[in-house]
Amino acid sequence: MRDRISAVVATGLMLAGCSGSPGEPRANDAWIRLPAVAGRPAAAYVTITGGREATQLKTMQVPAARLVELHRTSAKGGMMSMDPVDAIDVPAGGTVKLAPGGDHAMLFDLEPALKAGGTTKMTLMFDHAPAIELEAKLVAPGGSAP
Ligand SMILES: [Cu+2]
Repeated sequence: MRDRISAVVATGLMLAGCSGSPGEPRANDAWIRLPAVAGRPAAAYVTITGGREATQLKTMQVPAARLVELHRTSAKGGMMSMDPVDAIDVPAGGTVKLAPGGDHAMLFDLEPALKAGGTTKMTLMFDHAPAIELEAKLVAPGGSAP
């Protein structure tokens, strides 16, 4: 029984470590900043490297959240605001960084049991490219990239 559990854990780690084959988009450094007040949305970030062909990040699935929206941050009249977007472009061979102050995913109704220092599963869904599943590190409210 114990052997079986460690085999499952090892498979999970392999999936997280080698996302995508050559030519397909890759992703790494996923993290989620937990909300300062329980019930407020959390923000999720990840770095995506485009494959041989341009694609788009269409959605992100986080089972620990009820709803995920892709957001773009922009400055309007000196004020920072953010708006939902349908997709985020991933150029061929380019690097797209979802990061504080820029594009990000907003997670609504995040599982309150999630604690800083832990991880949770995140799946990136692309247009005409395989989905990528990885573990996102959980960071305390106000914390910066791990
Ligand atoms: Cu947002």
